[in-house]
Amino acid sequence: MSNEYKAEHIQVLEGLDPVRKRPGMYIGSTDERGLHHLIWEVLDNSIDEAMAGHCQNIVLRIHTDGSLSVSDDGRGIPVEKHKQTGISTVETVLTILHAGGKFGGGGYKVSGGLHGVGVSVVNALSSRTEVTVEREGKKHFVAFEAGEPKEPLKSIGDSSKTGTTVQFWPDGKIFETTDFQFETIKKRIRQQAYLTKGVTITLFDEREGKENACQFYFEGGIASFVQHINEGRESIGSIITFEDEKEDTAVEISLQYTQEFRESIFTFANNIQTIEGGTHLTGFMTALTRTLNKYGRDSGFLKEKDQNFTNEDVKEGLTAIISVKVHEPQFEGQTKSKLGNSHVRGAVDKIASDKLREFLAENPNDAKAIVSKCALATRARLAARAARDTVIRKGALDGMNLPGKLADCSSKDPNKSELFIVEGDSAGGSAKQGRDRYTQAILPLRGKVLNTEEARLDKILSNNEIKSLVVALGTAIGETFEIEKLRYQKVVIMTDADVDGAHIRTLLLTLLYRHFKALVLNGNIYIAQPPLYKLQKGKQVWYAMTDNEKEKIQKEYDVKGDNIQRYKGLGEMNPEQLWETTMDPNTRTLARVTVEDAEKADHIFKVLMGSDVPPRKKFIQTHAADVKDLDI
Ligand code: 0RA
Repeated sequence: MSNEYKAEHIQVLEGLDPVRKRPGMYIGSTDERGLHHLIWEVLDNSIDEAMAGHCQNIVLRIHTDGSLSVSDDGRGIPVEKHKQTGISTVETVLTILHAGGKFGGGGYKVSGGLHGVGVSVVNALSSRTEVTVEREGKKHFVAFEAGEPKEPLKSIGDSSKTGTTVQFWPDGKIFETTDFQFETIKKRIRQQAYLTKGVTITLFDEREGKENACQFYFEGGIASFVQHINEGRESIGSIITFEDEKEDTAVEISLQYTQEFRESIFTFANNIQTIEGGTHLTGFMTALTRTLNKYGRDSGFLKEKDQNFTNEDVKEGLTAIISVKVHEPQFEGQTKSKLGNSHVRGAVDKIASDKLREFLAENPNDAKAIVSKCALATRARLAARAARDTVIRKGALDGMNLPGKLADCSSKDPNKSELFIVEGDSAGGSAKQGRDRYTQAILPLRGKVLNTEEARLDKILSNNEIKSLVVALGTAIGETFEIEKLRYQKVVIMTDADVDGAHIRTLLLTLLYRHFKALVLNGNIYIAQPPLYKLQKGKQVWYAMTDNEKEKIQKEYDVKGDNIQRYKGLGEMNPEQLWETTMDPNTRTLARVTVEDAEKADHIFKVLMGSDVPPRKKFIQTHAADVKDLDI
């Protein structure tokens, strides 16, 4: 770690004009998510300072005037003149795109600010930014407006402390909303606090007179994270935590087995969550599987005749946090959330193998419990395979693989094809008549789809409704899943806008999330948005998706009482209406299902589908109506 930071480590690339012209290019979007991206960008800088061991406290404050500030007690951004720009380093960092220690390669060893554009982007997209730096006995201040220097750097007094405060007012001309969300920020700082052992992060919300605050400090770092995830789960053995460095890669891993069927594995590179995994995850899985197999054989637990554990077997019930810090992380994949650096695989594999082997040797009771759990998973996998083979064989004997109740589309091109999963036979009938036969297939599902949360694959496959769906999708399931075989580019869940509909939709989402996650990640899953109301005046007809919309139409066109119909189910619409409002690609609205956040999804499905009934009931009742902002 280089303690002697030199101003020339900063690389100068370009000015801020392009940021205001095309904000989306730099922060993804200008909606609520883009707005919060500004905070993460500023916070990352303070976290970097903490990771480098120079900062213990970070305070975020949502002010009443629309601004947010992040203060830290780090070394303070340097204020001396910067060689290449001729202005101070702090002004350089704030006004020049991609200017920051992390891009120069010399300043910091590792950096999380890889979202990864630097605080200058925040400055560019804020109507005002103020930076206060305390270092070398002085307090310094500088202010900008829309990225332009307004009050040049000046000393505003003495200070015996060190640190940096960045306060910014997001530009209302750029953002669709400037309303900071306490809960969103809270969640983020909790996660960052887990990942940065020993740092205290505090959030104050000063708005609306109600002083809202939270604070996170985790002495145990990622071990506390594992403990948090496993609260309420039956654990197997103790939490195993280790860290080491190899080939410029710092590796921290914490794990614990539980009696769950599912795994909860969260991976991070430079404190950024890597939802799609990557080389750190593969390195870890290889090490875990190899080490457990070796232990199983050496200890005589796995007999000669026994099969080896697969990755899937050792994953079952595993909770793990894998956090790596690398010099120049490469992010790949659909959502740029997959770590690509190949040397990380070997480093994690080596470190994890050594530490796990040690742990198993020193803790024979834990080791036996873990290996037994894996053996159980192996037996379940073999049973599931037998069940699946039977399903496939049966399908082949029928001479027709596709389920009878599927009304398939005539196009065989997956890029043009859509599958509508429809609740109930009567709505299924309307959908079959109303659809575009060339591109749209209909699969009516009867009754409640099996609750897949607690069920193993063999049991899931014995359910007829699910079997039909699996065959219709074409991808198979489990080990043999292949996304390339998907027969429809869009899979649309179409259920009634009532509590039953919400329940079935949730069950289907659980199934898709657990067993067809790649489809969710790939953006293939959608929720249809049928209208709630039909309004009529003479020959004119309107459809309204929400109560608000209904009221607006009512007022604007003076539609009264009798001419308003509330749809209780899809079955009440005739085929033409269903086509017009919900299925016609030119007029319909579809909500795409995204896995924004694997941890949140994990939690919601747990609440919804776990054996704990009251919270599930409450959740469904609360959320039955809001299908629009779906964020599983
Ligand atoms: C570069 C070098 C040094 C500190 C920082 C950047 C720094 C940046 C930010 C942004 C927010 N908080 C920050 N804290 C520190 C270290 C200079 C030295 O050696 O004293």
